[in-house]
Amino acid sequence: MVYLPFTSKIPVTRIGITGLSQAGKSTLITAVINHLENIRRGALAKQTTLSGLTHGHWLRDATPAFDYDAGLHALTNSPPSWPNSTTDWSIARIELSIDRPWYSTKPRRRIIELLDYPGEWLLDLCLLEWDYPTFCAQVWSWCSQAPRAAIAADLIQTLAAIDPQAPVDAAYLLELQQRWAAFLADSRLPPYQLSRNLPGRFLLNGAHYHPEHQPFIPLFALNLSSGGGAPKFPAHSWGAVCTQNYLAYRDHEAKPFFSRHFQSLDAQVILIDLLGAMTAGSAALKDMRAALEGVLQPFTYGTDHWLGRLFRRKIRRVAVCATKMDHLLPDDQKRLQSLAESYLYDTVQRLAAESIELKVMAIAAVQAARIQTEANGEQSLIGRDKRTGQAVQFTPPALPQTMPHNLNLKIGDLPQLAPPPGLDRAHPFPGRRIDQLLAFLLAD
Ligand SMILES: Nc1nc2c(ncn2[C@@H]2O[C@H](COP(=O)(O)OP(=O)(O)OP(=O)(O)O)[C@@H](O)[C@H]2O)c(=O)[nH]1
Ligand SMILES: [Mg+2]
Repeated sequence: MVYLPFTSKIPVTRIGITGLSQAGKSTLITAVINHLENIRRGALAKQTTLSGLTHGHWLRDATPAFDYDAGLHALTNSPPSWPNSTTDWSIARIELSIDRPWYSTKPRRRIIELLDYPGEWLLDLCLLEWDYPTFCAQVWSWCSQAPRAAIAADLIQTLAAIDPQAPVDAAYLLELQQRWAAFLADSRLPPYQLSRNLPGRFLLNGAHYHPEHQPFIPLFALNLSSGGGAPKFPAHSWGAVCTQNYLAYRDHEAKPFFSRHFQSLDAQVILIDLLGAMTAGSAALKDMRAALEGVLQPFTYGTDHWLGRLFRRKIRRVAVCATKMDHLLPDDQKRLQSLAESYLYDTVQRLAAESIELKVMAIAAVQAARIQTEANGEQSLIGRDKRTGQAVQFTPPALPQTMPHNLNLKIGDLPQLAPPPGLDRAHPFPGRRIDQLLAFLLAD
């Protein structure tokens, strides 16, 4: 928690809401603001650790401000829709009033800031530690195996055939960069749902980044092994241009973003669409876990490492949340929680050893389905289809009791649901465990 200099003595708690693309970040932030605006109603009012909080007020003054109006409009509209996909970073700022005894000298107000940014950018965290040959070697280790080897067989072969020492063909480089970006876009969608799609800004540029100005691609030629020191490339060769543009991306796009935002965070929420990965199968589960390990790795670094300093200076609490649990029946919702815990067991253990408070939980920002119980006791879920708005009734796939150690798991498909009708800003949105998440994050 920091105190704002000069202007006010109101303590500020900054929470990063991160997660891979489409994990549910913006919906969660919209729901969290709505819950804090209605702090004395619903489940939040029953959380004893938050009992002193009497009032929550969304402030419009953050720059750039999270578009709560747009999120509210979408969710409470008729018919309702989900907030739009995030295209740049933003901050949601909420002021909380705190009831204290008259003699208490502690502040009576507190500001919560939630940082939202496109999930695509989070993975760039890995790049910060990689030189260009390491980037190529890492990406090659993913692309030389299923399913990536099959998703983009032609492109991968083409990249492997390029001689890094040969003079670069600028127009062809640009074309290959675009094909690489298209491959990343395909990889993250069903049926693959892969997570390690790098570089993130090729998928989502943000306001100031223009990939075509400094294009690069991974070059898979064998002589790019990262052993034996940095390879030397002739001027204007494929290797030289890609190295130079990769380093510009790493040092002038990715690094400043993390340095600027992560050093002031008090807590991190990492959202994962574990259900989505389970419907895609073991390759998606493995890729997502590896991606999460990469993202959480800096927490285990010492303060002698700049990334370790960035992460560990203040962040003491991390919540990893499997989102969209409302797609499941109650017993399976409980299983999702324990599956998430066993899925991330190693990572949790590692962080616990570093005295980071890490909580793994399953949540739903907005419950989009309701339970239907038949006369014979059988249960199903009813919601509306996200695309058509038509009513859908479905029996969700049953989850296994435990996560197989080798992640060899695939569950049946789930429909994509629209938000429920009738949401109202003046009442907490129906969600699952948002109160517990906030109690964890905001406890003194
Ligand atoms: N059923 C259900 N679906 C959800 C929930 N939250 C998000 N979704 C679905 O997930 C999609 C993505 O949600 P967002 O909140 O936009 O996710 P995001 O992580 O901000 O996505 P990007 O900004 O694109 O990275 C939505 O369009 C919904 O289809 C939830 O609580 N319940
Ligand atoms: Mg978003």
